[in-house]
Amino acid sequence: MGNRVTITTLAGGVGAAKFIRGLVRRIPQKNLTVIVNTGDDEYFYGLHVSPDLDTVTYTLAGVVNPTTGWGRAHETFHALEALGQFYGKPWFNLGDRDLATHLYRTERLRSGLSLVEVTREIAQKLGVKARVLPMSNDRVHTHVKLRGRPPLPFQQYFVKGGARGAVEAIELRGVEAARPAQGVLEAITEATGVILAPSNPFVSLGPILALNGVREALSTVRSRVVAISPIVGGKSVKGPADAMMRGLGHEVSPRGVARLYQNLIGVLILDQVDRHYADSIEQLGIKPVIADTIMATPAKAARLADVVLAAIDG
Ligand code: FO1
Repeated sequence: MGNRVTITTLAGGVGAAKFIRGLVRRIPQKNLTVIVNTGDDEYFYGLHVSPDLDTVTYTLAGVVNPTTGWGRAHETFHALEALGQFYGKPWFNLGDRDLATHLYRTERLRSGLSLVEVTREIAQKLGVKARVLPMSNDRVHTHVKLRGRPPLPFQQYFVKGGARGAVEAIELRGVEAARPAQGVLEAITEATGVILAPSNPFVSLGPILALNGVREALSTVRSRVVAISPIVGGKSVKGPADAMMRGLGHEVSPRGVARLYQNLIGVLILDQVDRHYADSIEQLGIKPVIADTIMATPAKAARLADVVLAAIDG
């Protein structure tokens, strides 16, 4: 692909970031826009924390914690320990360096900037050349309803509760009123290609897709929209996507993923272990492309990016 291609990726957190790390070995960061889920955003200690925005930004800046895939590298937790003396034992691990981001974001939002503007500032200051775009400036708050329990805010379900329990429903609170951030729809319709990262279809990409106009924008450019299945061999590569698919009545397979994205994507990349689903995915009007989708190393993520870019091209 030439140097003039522009790629827009719809992203959640760690799974998406791993792919993006490979992608930017193949295309210049300045040709990339990442539209990021903010349904996981939460307030801790009065600070606005945007986990997926930070995961993507830190990854592009080369400062992400390589072990967890979220938070910053070379992190310490002194402030959190001290906060524990006031608030009780913490369950959400905010490191000292990471806290600087949340302090800055919160202060800039309070001074009147939008989340889009603050995110741009943070990315610039960390040396990121790609455009990291929050899906919306408006608050969308994902809740997860487990059997026999009231809906939990996402981070309470995911981190505090260890993503355990039978998922009955996902609520994207505020999404009907939320508008896509300025630039989101254009980034989808004007890009050379759009990639749906191998993120959770319900809680990572779900909030982006549920915003007014996003599905329509994708469907108009469908032939150049490529998704990567987050389900491999009947399981999610990471996180609770498999449990959510099962709980919400979907087949836990790339074909189940294809059905969720039907009419939005032209191509689905599925892992070689799932090659037997190819024909039935094709019958859904989606071109199946078989690849090794397990991104064990940055080099493997870059090879997956090659496959995705080739699919956009052809
Ligand atoms: N994930 C965890 O599993 N445990 C944590 O303590 C945790 C802290 C954390 C702090 C900052 C941040 O940006 C992300 C953090 N994450 C943590 C990841 C985050 O909860 C999830 O990866 C996303 O929300 C889902 O994409």
